[in-house]
Amino acid sequence: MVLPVLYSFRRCPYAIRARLAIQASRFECKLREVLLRDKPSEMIIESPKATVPVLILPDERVIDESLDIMRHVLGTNDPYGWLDSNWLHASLELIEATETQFKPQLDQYKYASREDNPKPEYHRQIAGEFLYELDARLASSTFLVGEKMLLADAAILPFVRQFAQTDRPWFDDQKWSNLHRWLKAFEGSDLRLRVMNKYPAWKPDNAETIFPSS
Ligand SMILES: N[C@@H](CCC(=O)N[C@@H](CS)C(=O)NCC(=O)O)C(=O)O
Repeated sequence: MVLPVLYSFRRCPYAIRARLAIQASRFECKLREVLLRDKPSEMIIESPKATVPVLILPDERVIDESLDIMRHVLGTNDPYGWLDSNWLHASLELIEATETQFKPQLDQYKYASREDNPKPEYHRQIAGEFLYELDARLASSTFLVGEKMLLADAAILPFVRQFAQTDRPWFDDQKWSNLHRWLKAFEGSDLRLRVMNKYPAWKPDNAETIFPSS
């Protein structure tokens, strides 16, 4: 059987959310770990924009946006109901807001020195205002858009964790108890553990890594 191929990078939040959906849906594929500074030409030929994740299907369709990968694999099998139609619209709206309002500030905060940006705290504060809104949501429901984990949680958690890890003592000191609860539950989850395995960078002669592994 020809398996789909996933080009992935362990620490990339976009790739993490794709792997979360792949793990949840048990969508078996060949995982090829990529070094961002040395991307395989096989990947760039398939997806010239050269970002990870990239999913290549057996019929040669190429899906190179993480949210599209999530929706595709969950569309084939969605045992936890992450795409539940009652909540899908709300999930997609919140994901869009995260990408337009939070993610640019996260980048300016996290990569402050790299981008020669003298005001990381300013961007942390703006990003923090968005997190304050997420915390308020999580005060009234267990997960972001309801009482169970949905697409929005899986798509947004990797970015909130990246923010938290930039200065964990500062993050833990904020009065976002609901957000802390939600993030800690994810960090301790079996699901997250399963998508964070370390693999050597893929080379064409390597044996293929099958993902999910269990
Ligand atoms: N919109 C894309 C963004 C993916 C993205 O930007 N991934 C980063 C890594 S986290 C990347 O591949 N950057 C290209 C590079 O660093 O060369 C998606 O959702 O898949």
